Amino acid sequence: MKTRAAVAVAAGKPLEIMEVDLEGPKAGEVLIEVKATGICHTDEFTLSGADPEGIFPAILGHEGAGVVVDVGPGVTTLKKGDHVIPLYTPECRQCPSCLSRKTNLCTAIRATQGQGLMPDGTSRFSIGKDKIFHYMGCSTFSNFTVLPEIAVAKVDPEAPFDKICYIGCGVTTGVGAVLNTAKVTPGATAIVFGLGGIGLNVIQGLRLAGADMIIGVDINDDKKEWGERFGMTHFVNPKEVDGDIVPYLVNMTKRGADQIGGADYTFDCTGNTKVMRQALESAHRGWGESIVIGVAGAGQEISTRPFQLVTGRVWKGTAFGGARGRTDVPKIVDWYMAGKIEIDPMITHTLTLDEINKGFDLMHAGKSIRSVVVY
Ligand code: NAD
Ligand code: 022
Ligand code: ZN
Repeated sequence: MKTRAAVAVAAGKPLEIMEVDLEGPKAGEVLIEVKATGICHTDEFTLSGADPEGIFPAILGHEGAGVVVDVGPGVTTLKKGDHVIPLYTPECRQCPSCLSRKTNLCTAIRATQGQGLMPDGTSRFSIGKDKIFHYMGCSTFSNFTVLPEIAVAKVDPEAPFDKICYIGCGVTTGVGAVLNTAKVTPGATAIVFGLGGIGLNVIQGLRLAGADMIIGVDINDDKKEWGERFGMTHFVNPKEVDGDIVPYLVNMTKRGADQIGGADYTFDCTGNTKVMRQALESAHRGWGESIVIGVAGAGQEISTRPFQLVTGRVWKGTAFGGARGRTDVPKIVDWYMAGKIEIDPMITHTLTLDEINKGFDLMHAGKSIRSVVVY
């Protein structure tokens, strides 16, 4: 069949909207009509050429929602008409990682996904004889896309596509980092570095978990209002702090008879390795946990004095908020439908596919929290 898609033809070039050929689903695969897709940082990272693993030409996009329109042989858990969210972290429930119960990083299709191919080693997208690569197993910048059954979460058919697409990455990453990775408990103190599309979801996850003190840190003062909107209790702009921000934050979180400061949980949502260090060092001595969510540039390294760990701080990272996609994503959609979490105000811009490059411009300019393309 033919489908309209925004194609990343080469690194550093704007996406080109064109008709491409799409082969139908093979065994264990499903064809999805994408109804809406968010534009996320990784799409920009790959398009810019900064991603050493970026492959071109490719159809980017990994934050979508849509409807199953066809299923290949052997598919048992999905049928035509199901409303779904594509998963860049699949959940096969059979690989050693899934069976371990210790990680959400399913390995069933990992090798081919990283090469921009379906599990059989081929691509479903092409223009004439020229192959176009898949991206993060999703390629939601195409009106129709093919995914493995294990990389699709079936969700409430009442839920609006133009909002729940954000659960395909940003919402689940932020909320999941709090609930699955940090396992924040009621009454906790927390610091969130970077109040963008991820950090705001960490804040609403902290509110859901019952955290008491939620400190937001951002170099952009406009983010104060944004943070407060989702449950932040205190705001710090590092540019307005004299000297090092770490002692400032430690002082703010002093409590108990010994007056030792530091937060129970800290989250890096910037991708800046210096900020990652600040986040670790502003965690409480003895038990504070710091969660790295931000993805740093290729080849970057983190550092701290080992004493920070010897004295009991814990440094952790999270991918897709530690969520097991097929199990957890439908639950997050239900939380949204029940009003337990908010999404609508974070979607600051809605675009057509033809306007998709504008979404990248808005992200560059720091003017959007999330831009969503509606097909
Ligand atoms: P964003 O650009 O919307 O937000 C980043 C925020 O950080 C901005 O508000 C910016 O002002 C702030 N900031 C920048 N430098 C800062 C500093 N020195 N101190 C404090 N604040 C600072 O980005 P986003 O969409 O929220 O994504 C954040 C990061 O999360 C990215 O690196 C992205 O790739 C990553 N991410 C990771 C996962 C995962 O599974 N681990 C999933 C999605 C996104
Ligand atoms: C999503 N991300 C950033 C913004 N939006 C993001 C990027 C990478 C990962 C997670 C979220 C990530 C963490 C760990 C891995 N990835 C490796 C997983 C593994 O090896 O098992 C990651 C993922 C997918 C891809 C590349 C890296 C890909 O499909 N190309 C989950
Ligand atoms: Zn993303």
